[in-house]
Amino acid sequence: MELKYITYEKGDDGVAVITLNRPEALNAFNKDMVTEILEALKDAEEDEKVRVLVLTGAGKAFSAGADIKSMKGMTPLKARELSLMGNKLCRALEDFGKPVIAAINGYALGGGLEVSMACDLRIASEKARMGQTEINIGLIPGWGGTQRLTRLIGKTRAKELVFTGKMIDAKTAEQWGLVNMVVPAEGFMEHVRQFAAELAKKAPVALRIAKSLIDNGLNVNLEAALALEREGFAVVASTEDLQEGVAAFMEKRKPEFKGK
Ligand code: CO8
Repeated sequence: MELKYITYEKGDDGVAVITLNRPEALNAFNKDMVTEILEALKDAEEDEKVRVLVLTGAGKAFSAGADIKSMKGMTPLKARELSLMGNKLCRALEDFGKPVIAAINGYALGGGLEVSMACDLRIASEKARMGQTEINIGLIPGWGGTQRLTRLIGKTRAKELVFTGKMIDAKTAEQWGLVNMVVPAEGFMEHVRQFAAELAKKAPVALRIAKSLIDNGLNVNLEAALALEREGFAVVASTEDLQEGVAAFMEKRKPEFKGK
């Protein structure tokens, strides 16, 4: 696949990295960039050697959101199309069967923050700045920002961000539960990589099912969610990896999980 707006690399440590690579526009998403990400996701899903995916940005932004310049004269139908494009991308990240980490290297604004919220975990550089800034151009979030943000940090803070369009720093984002951790800007990707590589050593089937249970369990009532968990638990119990984990525990060694 020929890539113009992203780079895609796979490492020996089981970690694949997609880098949004349109730094001259602060990695604002356009249609082709989204298509390229979807193609990379397909490859990473199919490649058994890929255990964890990292999504990050080149330059000083993770992403400054949807391409504002393409919104000049936008009709409601075009806006709906744009919203659907972001929804598809976010769903693809959530449906991806392996952990996805958003490595927020700088600005994550509007659609940029929304895409990061569709990732499983968010690691922010101490220099990162985040916001649902759409209101400043007379718009609202259209890639799930009113919904995923609310589910992540609650109505009070979600309304504060969406209504004011202000940016918050990484420390505040961590305090609000918007990011999992803040790491130094210097050597940012090495910090992320270390974390991702550790995650890549965990049992893949268990990770896949845990991700699905946490995401999908929120859409149903507790009893139904617990029933889903029981079934998922039973499936994970049937894996070779569980036997490897138990054997490794008893033999006092590190397990080697194969995703079987
Ligand atoms: N789209 C297009 N180009 C952008 C974007 C963007 N979102 N953000 C920055 N750029 C461009 C700038 O225009 C500039 O290009 P040029 O040099 O050609 O003028 C270049 O990137 C560098 O940006 P700045 O010079 O502005 O850099 P600064 O460091 O001075 O400022 C900021 C950085 C504060 C991040 C500033 O660029 C900014 O405010 N950007 C806009 C951020 C924003 O509001 N994002 C939300 C976009 S709307 C959205 O994402 C909605 C998603 C859902 C839509 C679906 C419903 C319709």
